[in-house]
Amino acid sequence: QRGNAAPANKTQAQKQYTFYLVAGIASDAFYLTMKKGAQAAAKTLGNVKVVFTVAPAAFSPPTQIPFLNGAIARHPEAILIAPTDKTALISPIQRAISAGIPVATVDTFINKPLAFTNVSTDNLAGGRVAADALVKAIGGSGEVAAISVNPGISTTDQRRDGFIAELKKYPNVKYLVSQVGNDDQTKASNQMSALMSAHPNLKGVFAMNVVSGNGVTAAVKAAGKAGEVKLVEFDAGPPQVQALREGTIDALVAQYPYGIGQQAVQLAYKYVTGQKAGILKHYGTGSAVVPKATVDTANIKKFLYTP
Ligand code: T6T
Repeated sequence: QRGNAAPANKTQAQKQYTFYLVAGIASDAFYLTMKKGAQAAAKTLGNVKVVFTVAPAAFSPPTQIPFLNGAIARHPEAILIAPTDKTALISPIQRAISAGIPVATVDTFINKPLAFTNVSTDNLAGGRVAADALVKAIGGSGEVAAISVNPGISTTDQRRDGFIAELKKYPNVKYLVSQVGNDDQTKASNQMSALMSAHPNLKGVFAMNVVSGNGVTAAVKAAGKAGEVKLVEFDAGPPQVQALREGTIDALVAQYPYGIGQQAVQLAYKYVTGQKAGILKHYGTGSAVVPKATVDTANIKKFLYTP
């Protein structure tokens, strides 16, 4: 009996699986950390290779779709993708599935249940806790605004919605506007400068991701208003963590991108090795609100991005 079982197991173990991971934008600490988690999970599994596509240079469907098409052309066992738009990525993802390649969405999702699963942060809740942290930082009253990426991205739309909904709990806080900066640091920075000029009483801003955050922080510093205009930012890329330590940022809502990558690979492996049953449509990986006081604590370590 043992003699029969051994070759079968061996054959199974030797089959190699290739998963493509298509990120949203190049050199973003969030995706680079996600890549590390994905590759760590692949290494543990032993017979999985994760190919991280050289992510697009801009956060947009026209720049991302060619990378997805390139992945489809290689016909991997699965594709993990962070769709850059809720609707524009529906047909491209459908093409992958029609070609027989299962797709999992990581971080962002699309408005059609095509992916066999989605692994992400609870971004609506993240927007809510960002509002609470910002209101606390401004002392409970005053004008606040937000800066995001583009409309149509599931994550940042939910962060914005959660933020605005939560602010309704604070009658002394006036929400001015939510602007978009195309995931371009210079644009986000210019918008922040314009906001500060137009609203001299602006007390606080919520920046909704790494790139927007870096732009907003730079503008506040350039205006000599560090610590005066309060900042809460989503994500925890190295420059954001540094600005938190310096006191320019009051709190970060840090995601767990390493865990997103890790879990997505584990789920894709299950999916392609005949263990589909029981895989849920969504998995939450958690997030943490990080003020300066806790940034160096053991519980927070895993939430700080390590590109
Ligand atoms: O905030 C993350 C990600 O969750 C979002 O969907 C897009 O921006 C980031 O990659 C950070 O830059």
